[in-house]
Amino acid sequence: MRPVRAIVSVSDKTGVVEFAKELSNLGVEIISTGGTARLLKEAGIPVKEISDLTGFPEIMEGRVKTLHPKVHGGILAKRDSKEHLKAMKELGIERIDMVVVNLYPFKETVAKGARLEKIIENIDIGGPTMVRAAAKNYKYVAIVTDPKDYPEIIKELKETGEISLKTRFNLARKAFNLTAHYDALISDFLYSIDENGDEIQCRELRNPLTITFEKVQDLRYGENPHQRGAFYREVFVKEPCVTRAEKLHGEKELSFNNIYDLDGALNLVLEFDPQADGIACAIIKHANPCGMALGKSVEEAYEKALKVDPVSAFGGIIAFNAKVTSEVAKLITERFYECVIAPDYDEGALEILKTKKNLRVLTTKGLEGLERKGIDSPFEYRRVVGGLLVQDRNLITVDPEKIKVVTDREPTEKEWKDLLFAFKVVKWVKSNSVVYAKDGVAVGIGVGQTSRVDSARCAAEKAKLMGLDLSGSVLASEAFFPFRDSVDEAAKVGVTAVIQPGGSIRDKEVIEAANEHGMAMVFTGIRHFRH
Ligand code: 93A
Repeated sequence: MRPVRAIVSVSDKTGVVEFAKELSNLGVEIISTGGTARLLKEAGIPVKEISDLTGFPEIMEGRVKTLHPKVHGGILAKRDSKEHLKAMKELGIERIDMVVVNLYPFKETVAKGARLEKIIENIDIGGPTMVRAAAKNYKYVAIVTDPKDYPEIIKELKETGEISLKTRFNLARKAFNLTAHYDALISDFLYSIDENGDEIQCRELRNPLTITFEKVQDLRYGENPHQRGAFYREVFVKEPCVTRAEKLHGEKELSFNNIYDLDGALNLVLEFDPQADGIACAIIKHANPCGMALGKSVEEAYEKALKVDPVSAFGGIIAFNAKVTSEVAKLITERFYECVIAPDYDEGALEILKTKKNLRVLTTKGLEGLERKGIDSPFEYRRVVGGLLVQDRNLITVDPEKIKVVTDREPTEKEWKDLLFAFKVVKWVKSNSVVYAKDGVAVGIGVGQTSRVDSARCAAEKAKLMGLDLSGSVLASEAFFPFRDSVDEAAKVGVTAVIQPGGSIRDKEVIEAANEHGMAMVFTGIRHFRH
């Protein structure tokens, strides 16, 4: 197809002058809308105004400019249909072979924090209509939506004198991908506000037919080198998260596994308010914590977390809920880690961390936005072959007032503190999970065993191996104990108090076991399975 006539109507005017100039030099007639026409004329390119084509002025502040049969007939006509050609002739419709359009900046307008009225005005109607029409008729028409494609198209036109079917087909699928994404963004945004433009507390899950992600980049590979990988993210998210984090240092790109583990690390430390609960440090390996502790400083939290399992920490990912200092930076550089993520770094700390070429240093740029939890990115997705499971994120926090003491003995104040700490940690460990905690340190982390008692045993064994003493510790289980065996195991290593959801048919037997061992046991009524 050799284009005779093109409509050029773009919001993003990057490269459009050069492109239109080349088209014009190749003999293509340019028809253009308000702002675009002005720009092209200023550059000395011969341009016909859209209103000269339609015989109708641009009206309603530009809301109606290209929505006209002379435009859409010219785009949609089948060039080999007698009937279509007859209609064109009768009605004075001229063929349009190329459509160069990009859309009103809807996403950018939302991101700028504009008022609802302004955002609505930035919903493009005429643009997507032309894009879809031209893409549907790709057999005869070229639809150009991305300024990055301009040079290739000019090259092809110069080399072959036409735009091939293959190119037109590729442009068409790109165009439909653009309009699909554009409309999905609008829908996502509207599902996040009420009719007055105010943010709603909890985004709809049951109504939307689609949920939108936007590609950030291709990854070197997926979970393993033989798997391809890419990174997509949700669009309107403001809360601190790995997909919004800024990389401050590190030559290597983040990998698929890095991003996944950073997410796990951040989820865990963000359970703790640095002021109210203490400064938290989590060390993550393969999505599970192998070290987790609270401290009065980042150094203290890190040192305590590292002691939990310095062997596993090798090549791990570290997260903090507070500013990283030079002191802790120095300690971090003594070992091999993949990434560090924190709300902030002091100047000295960053310099020290930068001495490690491959250590990726990321900042969440503060913790602001955390109070919006549950609004921005409310869903969690799990892939199954042929589908996607969607659920609310597990953002529930246990209200200590609602926890029930079920044993003869109440936990002591110290035990209560560790119980609440441990139950927050166990939430971010893969099921079946148990966590032993003592003085704000997760001294034993039992990860992903298929039976709960195995998790309890593994964690205790490991603590012993690391030279940690579990006597006087507490135990958290993310789901109820189906039998008394885990409680008996816990008693053997000196656990004095247990936190768990409760709700098993053998609760009575489990409580009896705790009483026999003189333990305190509390029920949260909340389960934290994590797969
Ligand atoms: O307001 S619209 O929805 N109605 C239209 O008829 C229309 N035609 C083109 N938006 C319309 N456009 C859009 O205008 C294009 O998609 C493009 O983004 C923009 C270019 O406007 P200008 O040339 O005035 O800068």
